[in-house]
Amino acid sequence: MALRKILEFPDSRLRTVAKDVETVNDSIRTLVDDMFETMYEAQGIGLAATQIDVHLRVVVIDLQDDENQPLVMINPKFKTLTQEIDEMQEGCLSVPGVYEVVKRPDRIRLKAFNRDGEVYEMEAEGLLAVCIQHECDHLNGKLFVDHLSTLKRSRIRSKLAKQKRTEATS
Ligand code: GNR
Ligand code: NI
Repeated sequence: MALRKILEFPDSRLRTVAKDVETVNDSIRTLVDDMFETMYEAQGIGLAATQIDVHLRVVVIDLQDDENQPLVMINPKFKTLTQEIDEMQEGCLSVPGVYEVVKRPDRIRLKAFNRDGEVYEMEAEGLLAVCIQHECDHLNGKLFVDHLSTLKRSRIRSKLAKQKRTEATS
């Protein structure tokens, strides 16, 4: 297993639309294992392959609570089950130190393949539903900051650029 480097906003590689996985083979399983290791090390609850510059439709999620198991989603597709909107504060390993409220549908139905290449379906709500949608956005080259106003997004860009400059000189 290996740790992979996480790309950070506004890196243009985060805008790549990921391709479907054709077959779930050992190289995909190694990718999944590396993604879990990278996610746990960074203390995130989800990671999309896009974030480590691999442009395949692969996601790992682990909310790390009593109710939810670690989840592998390969070629995920979801449908919204309700008009009800969740407002949840989101963060992203690719936008470090930034937390903003995003509105998303509260209940979804997911269809995806697991680490063994078997198809599964499940319903999700609350934080899990939010996280699945956040990760699917990554696979489509989209970030949670794209759901915010242009003004907020440009402030976030400045804040991260300033953080980078301070890191470089300290
Ligand atoms: O660690 C993460 N926390 C989080 C909190 C609220 C909504 C979504 C997330 S996902 C994020 C990890 C990440 O960047 N996944 O792409
Ligand atoms: Ni993210």
